Amino acid sequence: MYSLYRSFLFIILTFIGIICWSTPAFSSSNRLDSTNRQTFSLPTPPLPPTPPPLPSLHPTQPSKPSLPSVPTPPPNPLEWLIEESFSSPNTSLTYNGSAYPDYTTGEAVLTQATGAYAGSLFFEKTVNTTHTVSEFDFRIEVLDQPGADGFTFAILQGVDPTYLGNGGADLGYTPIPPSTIKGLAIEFDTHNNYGVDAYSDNHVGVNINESHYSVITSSTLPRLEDNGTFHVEIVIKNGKIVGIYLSNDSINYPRTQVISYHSDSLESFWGHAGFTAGVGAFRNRFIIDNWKLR
Ligand SMILES: [Ca+2]
Ligand SMILES: [Ca+2]
Repeated sequence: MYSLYRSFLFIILTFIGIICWSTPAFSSSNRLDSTNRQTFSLPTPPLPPTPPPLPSLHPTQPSKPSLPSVPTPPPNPLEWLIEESFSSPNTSLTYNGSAYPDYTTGEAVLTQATGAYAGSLFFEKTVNTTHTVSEFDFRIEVLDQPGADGFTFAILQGVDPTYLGNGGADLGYTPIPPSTIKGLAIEFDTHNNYGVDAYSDNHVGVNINESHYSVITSSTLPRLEDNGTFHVEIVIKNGKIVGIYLSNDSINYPRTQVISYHSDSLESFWGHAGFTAGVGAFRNRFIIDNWKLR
């Protein structure tokens, strides 16, 4: 009976041992689960693909291709070549004879009470009479009654800025014979020279080439001497048409075209532009200011 009991106990224990041996994971599953919960972590998702690099805020500039050289443009016909107030030295202007710049008054003086009978000033650049515009102010003081002789705005071909013609009736414009000049002059004449240039002692005229004789004149004007400051506009078109406009605010003289001249025989030319003046036994001081030229 006892051995039967031991055999039965042995069988029971053996059976339990077989059960425990065959299912070890079951008996420890709770512990494993607990361990897994403490250490479990979600699987790391795959990283998104690396975005392409942002463009640099200061990207390297590609080297620029060298630009082709730009030819110098022709001068703008609407730009003034000179706007001169005569308030400081200007090396582009040449003064000759009695002419000089007076920087204290800010004016150019063409003739004086004594000394040379002719004065001129010329600009270093040339202009073309296909389209030339000249604007300026002038005053004329009488130094010796009845005053003489006159001044011109002139464009002369084939001369340099040191040009100076004869004084007196030649207005610093007409040269000593037999030399000749080609050009165009607008004269503001204050003296009747009778035998030489018999005409009004108060007129405007257009002179061609070297002559002090005018191809057209106008004496329907306010008195030019001792009569305030006149403003002048001279317009030359196609080398053939000359318009002259005068105004004088100090005497309420409105802008008036005093000469309109047209000659098909005139041809355009390049020349130095400037002013000339002449005096003789009687003298005027001819004064120019605020000159613009194109
Ligand atoms: Ca001035
Ligand atoms: Ca005269």
